[in-house]
Amino acid sequence: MKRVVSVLMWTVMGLTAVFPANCLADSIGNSAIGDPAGTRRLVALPVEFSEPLVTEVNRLLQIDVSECEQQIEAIACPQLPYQTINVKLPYGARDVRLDVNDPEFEELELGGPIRISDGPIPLSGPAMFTPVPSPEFDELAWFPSDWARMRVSGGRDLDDWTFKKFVTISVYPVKYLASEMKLRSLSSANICVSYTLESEERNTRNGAETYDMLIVAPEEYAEMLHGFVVHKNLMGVKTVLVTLEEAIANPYGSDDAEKLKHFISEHVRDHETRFVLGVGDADKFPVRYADVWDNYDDYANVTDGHLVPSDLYYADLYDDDGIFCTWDVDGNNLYGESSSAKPNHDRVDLMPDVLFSRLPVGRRADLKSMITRMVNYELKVSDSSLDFERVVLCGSRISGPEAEGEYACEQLASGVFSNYEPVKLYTTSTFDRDAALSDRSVLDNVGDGCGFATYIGHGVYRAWAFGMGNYLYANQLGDLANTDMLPFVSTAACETSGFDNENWEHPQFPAIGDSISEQFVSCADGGAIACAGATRVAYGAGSGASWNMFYAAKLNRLMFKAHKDGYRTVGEMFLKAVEGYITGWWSATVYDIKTVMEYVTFGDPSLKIGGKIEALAPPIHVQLSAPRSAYQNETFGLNVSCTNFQDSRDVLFAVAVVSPQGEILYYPDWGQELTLVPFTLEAGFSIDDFELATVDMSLYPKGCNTFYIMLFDPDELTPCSNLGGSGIYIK
Ligand SMILES: [Ca+2]
Ligand SMILES: [Ca+2]
Ligand SMILES: [Ca+2]
Ligand SMILES: [Ca+2]
Repeated sequence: MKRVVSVLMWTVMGLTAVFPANCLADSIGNSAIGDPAGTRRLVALPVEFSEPLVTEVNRLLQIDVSECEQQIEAIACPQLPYQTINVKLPYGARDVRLDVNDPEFEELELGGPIRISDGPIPLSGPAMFTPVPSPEFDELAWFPSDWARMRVSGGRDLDDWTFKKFVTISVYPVKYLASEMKLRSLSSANICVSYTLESEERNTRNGAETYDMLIVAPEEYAEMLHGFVVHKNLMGVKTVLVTLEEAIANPYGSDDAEKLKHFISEHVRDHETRFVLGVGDADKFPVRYADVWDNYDDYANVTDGHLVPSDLYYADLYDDDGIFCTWDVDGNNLYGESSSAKPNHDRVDLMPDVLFSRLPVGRRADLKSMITRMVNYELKVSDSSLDFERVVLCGSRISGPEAEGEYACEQLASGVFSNYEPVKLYTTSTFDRDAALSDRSVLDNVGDGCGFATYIGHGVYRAWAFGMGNYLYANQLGDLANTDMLPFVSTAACETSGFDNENWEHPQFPAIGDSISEQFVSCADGGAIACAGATRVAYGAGSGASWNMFYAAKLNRLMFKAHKDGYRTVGEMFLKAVEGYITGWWSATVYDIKTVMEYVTFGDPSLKIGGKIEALAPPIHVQLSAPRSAYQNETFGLNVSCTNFQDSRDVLFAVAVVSPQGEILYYPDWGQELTLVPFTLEAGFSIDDFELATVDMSLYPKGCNTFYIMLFDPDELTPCSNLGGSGIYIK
């Protein structure tokens, strides 16, 4: 592995490494002619493999190669080991080719057939599933047909926020000829990736302003969002709001979703936009349906159908050459077409180029409540709080005999959440658990506040389905009162984020309201700050021990891993999860494509999960507190807390309130002129909940009004405290 790492470093440094002569000769050969500058570049990836270890399990042979951690997973395919190598190339890399040179291999006879993988299992009942064997495998031919395969995709590299080409190479050290029960085993080869480098076109920005975040919202919601835009800018996320009507008023694209995607694409090119927040439920904000035939209820349209809502469509803007990715390469107005026979018919790139997330709101009151929650989360939640360190892990049995979801939760507890305090809610007593998994135990434990919660098991649109007739229904979430510690919730289950559910007629679960993930982010007094999950039937595979390696559980794990790795915003977590998924696979099947396309996030993509990093807090800490909500006929006390961790000093403080419409008024007169109030802070000064002012709510408009406080150095006029504040939902 060391060699691969060093090659990657060379690539990152933009240098051309010294390559084995044979590799150079073979790959550069003809293309070097007429290319006097020698711009055909090479990345050499020599590989070596140990002899395969053949063991017998239930009269079938299992093949392991010690260098490989992954196994081919597809319906009725031999379960062979493979290795994945990832190389990032500059965006300007063109004509990327893969060559496998000098393969050293030997052939051996096997005494019996190799184990066949079971393939994916729907995380709903199997009754509507008619799996089709993978077309990749033919028992009369060597499988896989090549020693290595390559997939190239283009997207944002979060290490430096630039666009890159992601080259994913799957190397197969073992090939199998089923009809003769023979193996070919590779001991070494020189794998070469070659490309030409065009000068990287810089976006023609015409000196346009840069923005971190674009918010697109229907006109009817725009008025409520101006205050939120001010808030995001105060938090250091440079944000602009554009109405949906303006965004789709362009001649490009065959429908609203495509017009919107073109608008987002232009915005990203002109303003270097990183995050896009789409505001509106399925009936308010366009939905792109991908046409996915996964052999589950494709014709009857009872629960899953073949049309999959995919917000990834708005995130995956460009293909690997930086060209607008229509998701409809054949132009037949069917987008993201995928089936067993043609997993990626429309040549969807899949790698996100911008970090898109949706606030699935259909009612104005829900939006006002969501804005208040997001504002307060950013101003108040700290990753050092004890409540944030709690993580609620909900696992159940899926197809058995093991309770796969519980195994998967155990791995999360000891892996990505090893620094957290896990609360384990499991269906069986296989592992130590804090309580049996039930609607009550989830409501109690999420209701106590936690930083993260996950559910791995069966799901339907309106519920987490624990089995044996036990459900957590969407409408039960109204009981939650964890407003002060809203978790990030991610599920590896079917349909839980199917936000177009209200448009469906489901025989068992009639369309009486929003999906459970929507309910999580919109319920009044608790729930979740952001939610991730699948919009349709999702998949799993393997046993308990390997459940986290495949499909929905894999994406779920990668979301949390991204946070552990320091990618703290909702959008970054989503991008890293998709990147991790599509740069780890052997060959995309319809189930992989569907898994990635149907995974959506609800919430502000630029929101940092865990809020402020306490270690970076300045030496003076201030905070304002106010009730979370009030009626217009009420008055309330606006309380300030302040601690000075340094020597005595003079400061100026400013207190402001921002209305939902974005109007800013300043303490003490609540007028439009900025007032800086002088104050001397003694060394070690500390007050808690001192009433600074009484606020008469009748003077403020309905919606989220946010009060802010900040201290400034009187000489430099630079901030010398954190930005404290409190959002209040005036009804
Ligand atoms: Ca289906
Ligand atoms: Ca198409
Ligand atoms: Ca892309
Ligand atoms: Ca909905």
